[in-house]
Amino acid sequence: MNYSWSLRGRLNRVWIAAAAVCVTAALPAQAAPRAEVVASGLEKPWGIGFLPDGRFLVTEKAGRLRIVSSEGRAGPAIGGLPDIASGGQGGLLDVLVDADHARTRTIFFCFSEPGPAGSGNSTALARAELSTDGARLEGMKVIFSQKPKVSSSAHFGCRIVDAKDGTLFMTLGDRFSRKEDAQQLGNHIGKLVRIRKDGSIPPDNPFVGKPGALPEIWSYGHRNGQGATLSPDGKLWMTEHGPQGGDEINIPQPGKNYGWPTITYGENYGGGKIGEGITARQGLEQPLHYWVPSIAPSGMAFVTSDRYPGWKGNLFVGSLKFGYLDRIEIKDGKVVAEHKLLADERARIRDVKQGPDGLLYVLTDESNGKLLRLLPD
Ligand SMILES: [Ca+2]
Repeated sequence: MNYSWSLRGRLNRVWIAAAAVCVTAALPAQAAPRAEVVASGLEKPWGIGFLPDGRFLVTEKAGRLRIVSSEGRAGPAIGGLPDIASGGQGGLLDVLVDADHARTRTIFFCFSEPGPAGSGNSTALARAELSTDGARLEGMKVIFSQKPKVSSSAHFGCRIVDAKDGTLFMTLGDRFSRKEDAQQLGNHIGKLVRIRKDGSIPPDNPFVGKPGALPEIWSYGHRNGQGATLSPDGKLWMTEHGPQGGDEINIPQPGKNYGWPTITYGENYGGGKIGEGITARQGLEQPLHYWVPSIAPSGMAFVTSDRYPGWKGNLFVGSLKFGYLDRIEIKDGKVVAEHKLLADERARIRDVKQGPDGLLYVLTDESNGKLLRLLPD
């Protein structure tokens, strides 16, 4: 059943980011989009993909993959998933419907993969074909496993992005307990990786052939990226969680070091500096934008359609911590304004993507999680 949340008449607040200091200003109430509930009753949904026939693929963190019909009916759990180390932040996380799905039925998904007994777990990326009746996965194959396995239930990262050249990007977290490893190239902790869709290594990856470095690595020094998307001009953008403060937006360039934990705009939980307590060092990249306090950024998407007057080219980032969708205006590659949407419900927002119809779809991270569609006013 569909119904609407009225978001009209609400004061919109604008954050004007000036030198990364946020100043809050009140704006006159303006036309607001309406959020239509497409489906509810989803258990902590994490990632959404769009099937060519108008249905949705949704992951639930506990380890279920489900098809949601275009009318909003959520189907049973799809069979054939691998063993998943669910618990804490782990589980079945992002899903990507391949661009050629109508012909190949291929999907990709990432999850927390258990290792042999006692070895812990890590983030893995799998590909499979969805059976013609949608009931199960066929030909499931894990095409990437983060090394090493770690005994931790935190910081799996795990957004998958289909790049324009046919490769896949995936964000990988620092597992919370292994932050120093984000600066080392001999592991996949705190990295952004790039692989081909069969799991092989693109020969133009920046560390191919470099002794001691793993060839899947695209960029490093990341803490826990849970948002990633392509910009309208085809570049990969990502968000990452800082510690207490210091969440970031980055546009990762090949081979570059994004600083964690050597530099950060955050501090330890409960206070206290991280490392030397510095925010910049030569050779380490500055973020495009950062948030203090942390908003806990999740999924992200650009609007490239003409469906929302004035929003084309805006970036949308979900906030888990404060429960809103951040509409971000970008000018000349910089964040120039932020606007809170969907703030009244204070629902943790886990994913946002633009659908094939040009509308924004949002997942709320709750035990009664919802799939929302933003309708233009
Ligand atoms: Ca950084």
